[in-house]
Amino acid sequence: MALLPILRYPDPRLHTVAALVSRVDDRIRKLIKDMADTMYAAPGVGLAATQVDIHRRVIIVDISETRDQLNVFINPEITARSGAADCEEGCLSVPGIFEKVKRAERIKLRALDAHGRSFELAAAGMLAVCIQHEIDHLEGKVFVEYLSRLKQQRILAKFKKQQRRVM
Ligand code: K1U
Ligand code: ZN
Repeated sequence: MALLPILRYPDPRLHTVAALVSRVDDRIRKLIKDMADTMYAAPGVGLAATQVDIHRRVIIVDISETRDQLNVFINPEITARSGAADCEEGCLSVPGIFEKVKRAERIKLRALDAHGRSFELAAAGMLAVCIQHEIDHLEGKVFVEYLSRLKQQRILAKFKKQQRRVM
């Protein structure tokens, strides 16, 4: 089992736009395995490769109570959005902060699986919210960027203070 260090906001590497995966090979499958170990240990319901400083378009999500329904999305693309959800979100890169964010309630998505096969999925509710949150990470966007300027300033100050304490 390999646990990968998770980048913490406001680390500038969280703003990197991830590159497409050109070939789904054993290196990508090892990354997925290590990301899953890291997400389950955290614990979290999702993780993007960006958060472990690997700038490739790979995300994983498991919203099951039993923690045994891992969804892997490589090169994910949202092809349709509908409805509106106002869901409380957290982020393993911004620990301890939970805030409501407006997202699409339902999405359709195209991606590759861990064998490089293309598939399509319709997702709603928490699964849809979590997938949108993780795809934002691949675009270099952290959920706090949806919040008011004041909230962002407070969160930034809190994390900069924490950073100074560990240095
Ligand atoms: O991307 C991440 O940092 C993971 C994040 C995913 C997420 C959570 C909530 C809404 C949208 C996206 C987390 O997993 S934060 C931790 C969390 O919410 C949780 C952890 C354990 C059990 C249940 C939830
Ligand atoms: Zn996150």
